[in-house]
Amino acid sequence: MKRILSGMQPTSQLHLGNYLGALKNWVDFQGEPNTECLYCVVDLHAITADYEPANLANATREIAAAYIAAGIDPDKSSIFVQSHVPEHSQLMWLLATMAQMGKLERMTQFKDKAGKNAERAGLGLFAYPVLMAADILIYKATHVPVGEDQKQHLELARDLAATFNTRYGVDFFPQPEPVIAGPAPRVMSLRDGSSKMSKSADSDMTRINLTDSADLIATTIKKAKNDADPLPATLEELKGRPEALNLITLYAALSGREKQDVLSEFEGKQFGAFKPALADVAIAHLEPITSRMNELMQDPAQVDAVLARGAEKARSIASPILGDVHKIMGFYK
Ligand code: AQP
Repeated sequence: MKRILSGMQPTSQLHLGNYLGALKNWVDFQGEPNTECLYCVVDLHAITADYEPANLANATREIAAAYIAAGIDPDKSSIFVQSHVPEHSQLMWLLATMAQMGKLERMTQFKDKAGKNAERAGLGLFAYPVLMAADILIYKATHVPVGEDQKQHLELARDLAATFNTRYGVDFFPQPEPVIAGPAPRVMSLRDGSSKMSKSADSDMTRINLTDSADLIATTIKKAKNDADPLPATLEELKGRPEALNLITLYAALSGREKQDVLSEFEGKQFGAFKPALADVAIAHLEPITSRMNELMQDPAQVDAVLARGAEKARSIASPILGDVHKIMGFYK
């Protein structure tokens, strides 16, 4: 039996990186036999950075709407909000007693997000990977589909599962497998091919959001950074051309084609000819998702009902696992 767990933060709009690196792959698990899928909106993670309390609830609902619009079927998968299942935070504290400071200090996401102000960063940002480990282990999840940037956090979750098993002499937590799959596990910024597409990048021109209008998508792609050379015939020749590789990767992922196949079609063409074709593919792929999301956001009660049902199911799995953890750790009943 496979149990799949993953989540996204309601920090802002989802972008193509979130979609192609993670969300699109989540959908594929739904049809697999003996597979249970749990997809949460990780609001407790979202408050580790500056956020606007007045927007949090709606942003949470919007991410859930994006899941459904992208193809997560509430009848096949449980969709829920992390903070509605208190067992996540409860297990986090227990795991925190076993998480080594030295390992947490090596987490690149903390270093990137805390920047030069690490001394003033909140404990929540520092402990983010421990909460993520709890998100996974509280369901004894076996597979975690994420983008490439989350690989290091997944390693920490595996490490904590093993540490717990060894410390208490049990074979309790499985080792969760990262699933870093699909044609675009690391989508890069449209303005800088060396940094990942990110919600928190200042400029909107670095990314395409799932809610962007067709006009905005076309403009953003038109303004995307590129080099001066025409597109080559082979993938080999894209080495050292990160922006070109990123745009070809996006075209391939959005059209369901191989990168080599796309290059064969556009070989020798300039970006002036390629970009409008990429914009067309992006708009055609995203339009149905955006309009379904808009429909769902017009009917918040429908999304709320899905989230309530999902939380009930998630708690029915998490609660006995937390009970077992308490027993193993020797708590007074
Ligand atoms: N650029 C990306 N390429 C591929 N996958 C990506 N993911 C994020 N960016 C890319 C994957 O999306 C999932 C959800 O991410 P998250 O909401 O937890 O936040 P994040 O990883 O921190 O993503 P962002 O968008 O870059 O947010 P900020 O700017 O706030 O840090 C994860 O599976 C992630 O791997």
